[in-house]
Amino acid sequence: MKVGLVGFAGSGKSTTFQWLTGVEPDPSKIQQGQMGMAHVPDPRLAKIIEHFKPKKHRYAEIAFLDTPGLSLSERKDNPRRLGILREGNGLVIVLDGFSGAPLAEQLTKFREELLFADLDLLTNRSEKLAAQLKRNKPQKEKELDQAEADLVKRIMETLEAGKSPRELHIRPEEEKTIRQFQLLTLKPEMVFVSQGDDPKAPLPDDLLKLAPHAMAAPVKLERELAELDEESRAVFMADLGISGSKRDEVIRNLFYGMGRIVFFTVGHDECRSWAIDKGATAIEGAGVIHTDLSKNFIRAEVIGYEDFVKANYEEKNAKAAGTFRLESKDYVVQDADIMHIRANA
Ligand SMILES: Nc1nc2c(ncn2[C@@H]2O[C@H](COP(=O)(O)OP(=O)(O)OP(=O)(O)O)[C@@H](O)[C@H]2O)c(=O)[nH]1
Ligand SMILES: [Mg+2]
Repeated sequence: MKVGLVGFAGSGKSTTFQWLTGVEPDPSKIQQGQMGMAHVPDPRLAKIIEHFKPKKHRYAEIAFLDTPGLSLSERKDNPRRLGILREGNGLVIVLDGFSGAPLAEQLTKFREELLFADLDLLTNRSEKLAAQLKRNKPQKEKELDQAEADLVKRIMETLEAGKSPRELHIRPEEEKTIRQFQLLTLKPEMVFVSQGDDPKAPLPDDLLKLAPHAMAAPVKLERELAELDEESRAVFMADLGISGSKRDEVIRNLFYGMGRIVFFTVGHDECRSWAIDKGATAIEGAGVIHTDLSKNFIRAEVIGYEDFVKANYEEKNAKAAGTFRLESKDYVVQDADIMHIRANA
């Protein structure tokens, strides 16, 4: 899971990147995008660890990519700069909430850039296909090219009308083609506001209308607070009316906002959370742990998280309570399921 931090130049991406990952931004890496990892905090796993006191534990991770800012005045080069995000699984649009620039306007403009970048890519593709169609090729290949050209045209018309390609009716046989385009306008998107020195200020309504799940945190202020000794920090925080860092909450919201969930494996040796796509099946979950586990999958032993807590974190209690389940490979994993994969050795 790789999520790009994107935005206009100076919107606070690198400051946010460092806040999220602890990695120092390195200007020499920015053109290709600089990657940093962050653990996905999980109070439920923390409780499990407290109970098992395992030798090892590990939280699922999310990778963030710091990217070069887009230019508002020289828009021609923006599609190229956005190119490094095509492989990513999602976008976090970072808005400048510290200099007073209207937030809704920043977001609208940025979404236009995503749309232009996709139109740019599709225009190139459509020109290439048109040239290909003029050449003498076997009928079968021509038909495939024509079908793709028609699809490209449909997506372009949707984008030009200012609509999301999500509104298109995509036929099953077109899904693979559309995936290959890696459209930015189809990626999961979250909006994050790097706030100025008034962390209590609510996000404006016009922004929330465009992005109901937008989040905000006073990133720079939090970093400055972190450098103070405990006593002064407490004084400043009381002054500002804040109780702690918003970092954990932001990472969790970004993780879930990108359509991911976790499941847990527990034991006295190791307790872990594992990231999967929402809707993933037990056998896909097994594959995240180890490919052998999905190849030799027999059954998944599953206890829902709430049931596990009620069973005082013990499998035998869950068995006695009848909440321990054996699930087949098609079982759709639920967030925070406790899973153990039974597989052929
Ligand atoms: N006051 C204030 N300044 C901030 C905040 N976040 C970032 N800045 C300042 O804004 C400037 C740009 O921040 P960066 O994090 O480098 O922005 P960026 O989006 O990475 O910029 P580019 O990589 O050039 O596109 C720096 O001088 C930061 O110190 C904030 O929350 N409050
Ligand atoms: Mg930067």
